Amino acid sequence: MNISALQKERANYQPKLPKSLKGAVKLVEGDKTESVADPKEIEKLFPNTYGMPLITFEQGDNGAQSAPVNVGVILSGGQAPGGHNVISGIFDGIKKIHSESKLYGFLGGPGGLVDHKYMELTAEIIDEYRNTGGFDIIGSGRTKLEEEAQFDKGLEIANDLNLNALVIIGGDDSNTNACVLAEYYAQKNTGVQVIGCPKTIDGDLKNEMIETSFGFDTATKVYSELIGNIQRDANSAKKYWHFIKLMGRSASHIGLECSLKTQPNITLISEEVAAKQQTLSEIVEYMAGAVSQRADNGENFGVALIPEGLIEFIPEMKILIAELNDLLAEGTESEKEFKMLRKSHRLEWVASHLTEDSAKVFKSLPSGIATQLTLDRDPHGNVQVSLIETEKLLGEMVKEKLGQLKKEGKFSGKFSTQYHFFGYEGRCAAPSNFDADYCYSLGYTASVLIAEGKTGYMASVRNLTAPAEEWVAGGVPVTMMMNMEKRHGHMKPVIQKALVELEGAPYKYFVSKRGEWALGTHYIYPGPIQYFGPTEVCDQPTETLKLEKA
Ligand code: FBP
Repeated sequence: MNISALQKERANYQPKLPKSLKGAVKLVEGDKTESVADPKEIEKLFPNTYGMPLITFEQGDNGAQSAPVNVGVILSGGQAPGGHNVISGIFDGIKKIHSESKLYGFLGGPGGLVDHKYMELTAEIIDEYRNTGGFDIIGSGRTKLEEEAQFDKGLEIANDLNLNALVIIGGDDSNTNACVLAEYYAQKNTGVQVIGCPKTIDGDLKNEMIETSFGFDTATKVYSELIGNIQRDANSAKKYWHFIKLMGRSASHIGLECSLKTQPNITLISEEVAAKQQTLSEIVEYMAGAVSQRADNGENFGVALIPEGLIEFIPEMKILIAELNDLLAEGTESEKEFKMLRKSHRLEWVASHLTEDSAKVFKSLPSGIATQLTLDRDPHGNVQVSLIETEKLLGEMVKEKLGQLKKEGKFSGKFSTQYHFFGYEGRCAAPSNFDADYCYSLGYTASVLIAEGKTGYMASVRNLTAPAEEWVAGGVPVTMMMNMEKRHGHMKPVIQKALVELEGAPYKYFVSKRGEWALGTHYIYPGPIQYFGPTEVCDQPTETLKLEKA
């Protein structure tokens, strides 16, 4: 295989481990745990895995000789930098337990377990992927492991391969399903343990015990590099407003982190929009206000960050999307009628079938966006919110607003836009030192939890703003993170998704600064991720973590 000079050099990087994992490990059990909410319901659903204690690892005196362990690993959902290091951490961990331990990778995500598609991950294969980005070692997928028939198929292959455990590397939903699987295997006395690992660039799988999900650090560093470069271009040419949409699903953690790193003129936070019940026109007014005030200072340029999920948090858009989902639901009479119409008549027809308020909002949208709302639909017929070009929607609406202000003599500047969407370019970047170390430590932690016979736990590595040596490794019962939520009309036990907290330090700091950043030009240019060099350049955790832990 041809590899880049950087990849060659990175292959030699030895990820740092907390000192408790470097030699013999002693397991310390803490207090019994309770779920974050709805304890009675969760306990009833998870009789075998509820209430287990928190686990912390400490340096032990001597390593007891153990038998080989066989482990299957699954990558679930969207890519996140560092997944390969979780796998190499598991590999090194189980080999340390016993040189005859084996690691199998299920191919293409959870579907690989159900369809019995797997490969053995040998030392040679693992070495090729150490410290690289991507999930290509075994591939990932979005099949949901939810049904008993799938669990039973999984058990067949686990028995064939003589697996002691499965490690599921995924986000909140995948780890919820990992916990359901752990409970099912425990109930049936199968002897197959299930351990989860917290992955997602979105940063929305975190809580008291999981300080951050892996991949968030690298992805936000990549986006911040690009935002910084654009800011410098904007400040050089002084003629464009750049509207940048950032990936991250519902939560605005990515936007907030990038904002803290680069100090752009405008950053929208979906959670704030929802809390204040801001309407689309209020958001547009706020943005147009910033553009116009900068223009008064002769600065007809700027940068605005827009979170991917924004549109779902704007109250009237949420209602409109729900109405469109009903109106155009797959197989309904109304959908058939819609499909029969000439394209030029469709928007008018849709507007006439909405409630008065939603029709008004629908008609106020630029026609390109209105069309996207009616055409881009997922296999269930729902609007694909992540495909909606919110950055263009806002850019066009701000332009219209500024046009009005101009007529009223309230705006005399210029407004030209450039649009960007940053998402995929950050998901498979070579992991930062932080993610390389964190992921390797998570994988290694998972192997120790397995050796200790644990199931229904998520690997946890904490104290992440300290040097890696001082990180605290252990395990958190997944049931501890659960509550009951309505999903597809039914109450289900799920891991609580972490949105941006409006009482949290990162958001509060941003609010204290955003006025200054909007009017002045206080850009920060973070530059590319550095893998070699001084620790203050190469080993920094996210601003979010630093503020949360301050
Ligand atoms: P996960 O929650 O699976 O980690 O997804 C991360 C993510 O990158 C989101 O930010 C984004 O909305 C989504 O995946 C895009 O999904 P796809 O890769 O299927 O286009």
